[in-house]
Amino acid sequence: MDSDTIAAVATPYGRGGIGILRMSGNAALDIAKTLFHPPSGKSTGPYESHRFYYGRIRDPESGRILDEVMMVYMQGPRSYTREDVVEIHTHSGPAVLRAVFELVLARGARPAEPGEFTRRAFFNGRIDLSQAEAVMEIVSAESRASLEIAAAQIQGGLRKRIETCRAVLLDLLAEITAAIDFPEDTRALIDPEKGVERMHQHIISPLESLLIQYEQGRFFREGIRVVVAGLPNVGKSSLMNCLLDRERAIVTPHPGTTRDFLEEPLDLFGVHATIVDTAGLQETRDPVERIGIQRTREKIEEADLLLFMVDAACPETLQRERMPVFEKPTLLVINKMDRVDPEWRPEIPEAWKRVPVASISALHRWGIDSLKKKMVQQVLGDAAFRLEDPLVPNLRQKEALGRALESARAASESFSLGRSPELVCMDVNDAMDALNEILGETLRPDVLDAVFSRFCIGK
Ligand SMILES: Nc1nc2c(ncn2[C@@H]2O[C@H](COP(=O)(O)OP(=O)(O)O)[C@@H](O)[C@H]2O)c(=O)[nH]1
Ligand SMILES: [Mg+2]
Repeated sequence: MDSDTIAAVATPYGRGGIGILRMSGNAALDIAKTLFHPPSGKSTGPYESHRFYYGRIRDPESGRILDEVMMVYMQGPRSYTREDVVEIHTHSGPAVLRAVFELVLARGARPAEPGEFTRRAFFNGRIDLSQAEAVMEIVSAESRASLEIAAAQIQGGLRKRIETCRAVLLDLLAEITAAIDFPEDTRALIDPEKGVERMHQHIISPLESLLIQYEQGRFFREGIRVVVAGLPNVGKSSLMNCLLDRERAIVTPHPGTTRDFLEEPLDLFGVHATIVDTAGLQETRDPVERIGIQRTREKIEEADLLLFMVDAACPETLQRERMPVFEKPTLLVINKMDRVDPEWRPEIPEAWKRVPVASISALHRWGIDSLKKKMVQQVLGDAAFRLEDPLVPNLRQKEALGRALESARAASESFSLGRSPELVCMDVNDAMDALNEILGETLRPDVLDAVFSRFCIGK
């Protein structure tokens, strides 16, 4: 356990109702006592854990009162870090928080690094690494769905499933080791068929479903990137404004109006999306427009969904040579439907015939809701509008799960082929290592650093 006491302002700097200074470590309470004074006449008695105390912060050097505050002491191990924690709730203003922060530093605390409180919670065994990551995800969640995913993890949802798998692997290991140690005792051998079945039921199939959850839930967790692209003047910026319900992008009748891309967040039925408006794709000599078009191509690369837009009233935009095919989930958006006869049917090039179509008028807001539904459908498939199970691994966890699954499959194959127990043992061990990594039990320090460095100060 780290012996030094760390301190940080845990709330955003700026004006507000309250601001919280947080300390963790052996000296936290002693430092607080030198600054915190209950109203005169009240005993300073021993501070009880988990109780709020009203009082004042006084600068011991000058004797000046700095603020009226509430203080709470949480005696370890019943605290966020499992160490002694003190929080001082001041009024929130940049000067008052800075002043109190400087006082605790002058009395021996040291400024916390980003994520250091959570890091201590992890190292002191209060939470595993998947829960530490969930803390971060709760703080940065931008949609209801990503919040629910993070909340499921912070409660140890993933840990419980991993621990169940591990327990089965441990049993298997014990039995296989017995078979290795006492080769003459044939009763110690695991029946290959049963071994395969156990691996499937308790390891392979649960890991597979977690990986499917990753694929299905990834977009709920991270949001989806939607890029609107097409020839100049087809109405891309108009659609952007339509989806956002405000005049975000400049719209003019002149081709080449949008030269750089624009990005804005958008809520699609509870799924967090980022919508990107781009410069029209065309041959051009204008150097600025050229850079814009290069950026459009990069944006299309990064997209989860491409809205390729054409102009119903301008048949050239529907010509084969003007409609490159992109290796992306794509929707063909036919705009300006107000300018054609209701009977009009587009002639779609062969390569585009299987791409779903949405017909709209960005000017009159026709077909926008149905387009939005198709957007979600196209990325999330039929599971679209609701996340059945909020347990969705993140990328780091998914990679470890993938390795665990590979080793588990190898072990199962060795069982079924009747390979030596030593071989099975190796694969089972590898699967175990990969699972341990998810909970942060066998991780290299640099990987841990990478996880915690993404945190904010005071968390
Ligand atoms: N009639 C009609 N005009 C539209 C529609 N959508 C956009 N426009 C017009 O088409 C022109 C180009 O639109 P803009 O959104 O700037 O196209 P962009 O170059 O693809 O971004 C503007 O004059 C828009 O008002 C539509 O659905 N119907
Ligand atoms: Mg535009």
